[in-house]
Amino acid sequence: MRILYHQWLSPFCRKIRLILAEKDLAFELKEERVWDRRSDFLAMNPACQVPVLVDDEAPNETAVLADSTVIAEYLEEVYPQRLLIMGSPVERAEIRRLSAWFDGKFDEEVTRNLVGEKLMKRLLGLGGPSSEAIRAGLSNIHYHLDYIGYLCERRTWLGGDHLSLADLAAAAHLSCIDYIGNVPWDEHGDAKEWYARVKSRPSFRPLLADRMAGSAPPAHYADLDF
Ligand SMILES: N[C@@H](CCC(=O)N[C@@H](CS)C(=O)NCC(=O)O)C(=O)O
Repeated sequence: MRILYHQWLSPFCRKIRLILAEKDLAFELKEERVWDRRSDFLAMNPACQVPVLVDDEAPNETAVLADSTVIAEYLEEVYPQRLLIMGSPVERAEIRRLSAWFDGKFDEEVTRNLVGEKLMKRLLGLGGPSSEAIRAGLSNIHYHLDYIGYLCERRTWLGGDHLSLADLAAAAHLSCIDYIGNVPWDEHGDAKEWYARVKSRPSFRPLLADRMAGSAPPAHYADLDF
């Protein structure tokens, strides 16, 4: 059985969960308390970060993979039955650009300032949240939701005509921020309409059922008609 070592509110882990589900690949989730720095986990990923995927159903050998971009590319190559990076080289480059946008720029400007400050810092023993960082995250998210709206006015999905890795990367980040109630959906109708479409996919259902001990999501988190 494939095993995904993860953290519940890690956007990178959520992206891999979505990819595996879209490709209809069975897997088991194992929560990894990265802050414990388990030696067996460090042996799999010396960076001591989740996600790590152990794929013992790979064609020739068991694969131990770290870093969500690397894992996404691997899954795309080994399990091409439902492509998430599709089209011409230029179209594939655009999907990769947007995935990198959300996993890099969005993560730095929004996710880390909100989920990182409010939850991950405490778990990693890095002290309390910085109100300045939270203010920055709450302000920055508007620009990114506007950008999603801009893309959706021109395309069916973020990366083009089809649901792609770009949508899954973006939705993985937003789902974590939505869990802590910090996405101003009502001020961004186009982005909200796009998220409702991603959210209603069967691959998204397990994410909507996630509940972290000691921190419940707002009522609209799992509501498809939010
Ligand atoms: N570039 C990595 C980033 C992964 C990452 O930042 N994981 C976080 C959780 S969201 C983590 O494991 N942090 C623990 C640490 O850095 O010590 C990826 O795409 O997989």
